[in-house]
Amino acid sequence: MPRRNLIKRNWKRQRRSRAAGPSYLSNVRLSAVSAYIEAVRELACELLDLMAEGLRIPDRSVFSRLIRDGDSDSLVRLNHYPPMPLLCKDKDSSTCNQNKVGFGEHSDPQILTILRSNDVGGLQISLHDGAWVPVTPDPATFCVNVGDLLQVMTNGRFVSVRHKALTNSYKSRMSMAYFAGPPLNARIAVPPEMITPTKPALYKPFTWAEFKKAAFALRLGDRRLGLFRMEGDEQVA
Ligand SMILES: O=C(O)CCC(=O)C(=O)O
Repeated sequence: MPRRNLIKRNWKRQRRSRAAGPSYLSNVRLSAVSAYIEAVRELACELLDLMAEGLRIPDRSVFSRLIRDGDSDSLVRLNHYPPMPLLCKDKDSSTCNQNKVGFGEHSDPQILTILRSNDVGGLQISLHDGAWVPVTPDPATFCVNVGDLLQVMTNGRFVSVRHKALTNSYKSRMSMAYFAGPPLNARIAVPPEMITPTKPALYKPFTWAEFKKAAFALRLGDRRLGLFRMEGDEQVA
């Protein structure tokens, strides 16, 4: 389309939206957010179905059903980390080159997280040995985090990832996370197919409401799953 026509069209669109008032714009934004949530929920469901299939669970929608439920307690969080310049009192100090923590170390309590960010790094994940590994930022990809509930429902086959976000010293980081959670009254338990004599159930069944209550009583970085771990004599095969 010729540039003049494009400008005219945009100008007409702006005039229309101004005439329609702020509610027109907020409706447009709202429908964009709803469409995004719908799309990432679908992505989370597809990934969960593939995970169930990979674990040879006959009912492949055993995990995704919790998210598709109309009462699912899922949420979206937008994070903004303004730049935090490195302040070095002493140029030789070892703390000079350290970026500040923007979001402290934690695991996500829900089932699965679908995270997007702009092109500014900061996200780090923790390996089993405690080493922190930076995640390369890419606005065109999603980062998928296993949450605490998926660890319980897969009897520890998938492990919820501990992560944190550091600030950048001169650029803003933006991230958007969709946390796929079950309904509050959903019973979270490992499917029987995941329990064997050599791998008895690791966690006691609980509801998402009980888990949330326990999580909110703790600090962000505390490990919540320990509260629901089976004791030796409680383990069932
Ligand atoms: O900004 C990030 O990359 C991490 C965000 C995060 O961990 C969270 O919102 O729970």
